[in-house]
Amino acid sequence: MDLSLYLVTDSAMAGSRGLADVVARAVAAGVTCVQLREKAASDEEVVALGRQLVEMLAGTGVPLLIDDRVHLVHPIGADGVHIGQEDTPPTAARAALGPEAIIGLSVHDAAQVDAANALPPATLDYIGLGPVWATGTKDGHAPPIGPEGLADLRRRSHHPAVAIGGVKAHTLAELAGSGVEGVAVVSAICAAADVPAATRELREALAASPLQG
Ligand code: 3NM
Repeated sequence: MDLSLYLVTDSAMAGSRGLADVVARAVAAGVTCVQLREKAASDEEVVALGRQLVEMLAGTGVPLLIDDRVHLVHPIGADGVHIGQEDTPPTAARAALGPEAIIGLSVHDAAQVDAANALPPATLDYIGLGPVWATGTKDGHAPPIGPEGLADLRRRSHHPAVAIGGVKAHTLAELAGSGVEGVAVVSAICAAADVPAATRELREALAASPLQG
């Protein structure tokens, strides 16, 4: 699974352009993974949006994950789920979705990394580590871990990881060598006036400041 540039959606930021259009442009410009995260939407709305995205992503090799709502993964035909610390427990998500599904978990501190490490093997495919920086995108987020905290937590983790929270093309250089497998962004792409240009800028920043090595 290519976690290098992971897009988390926000349809309010996509605005009148429509979410599917923003996601299609971002994928064409280099996004490698998409998470449908629409906290305010009903299950019916998430299913409708999710099915649109499944159709749009067909043949691209880019997986679609659903935020939190394990029960909607199969109705949508998505590839998996991303869960938070307060959502369905990872072992229950794995039991519900089977061995093929992709399952990711948000992790915010060392104790949560240790708990993720202690899960049965093959429960999780990756973790999200953050927020790296404070962000207006997520209300009530955990305390920022900063680039050094990110590198520490990645070293501690047995799982591949994406860094999230405040990641922009101009902040990416600070994550060089942190060891994470990729970065996840909401506003850097969803709120960009020019989505393809913003996506290309992120890809160029990743190439200029390798996360690993
Ligand atoms: N999860 P932006 S931070 C969805 O720390 C999300 O787990 C976070 O938005 C976490 O890229 C976050 O606009 C929001 O800063 C990231």
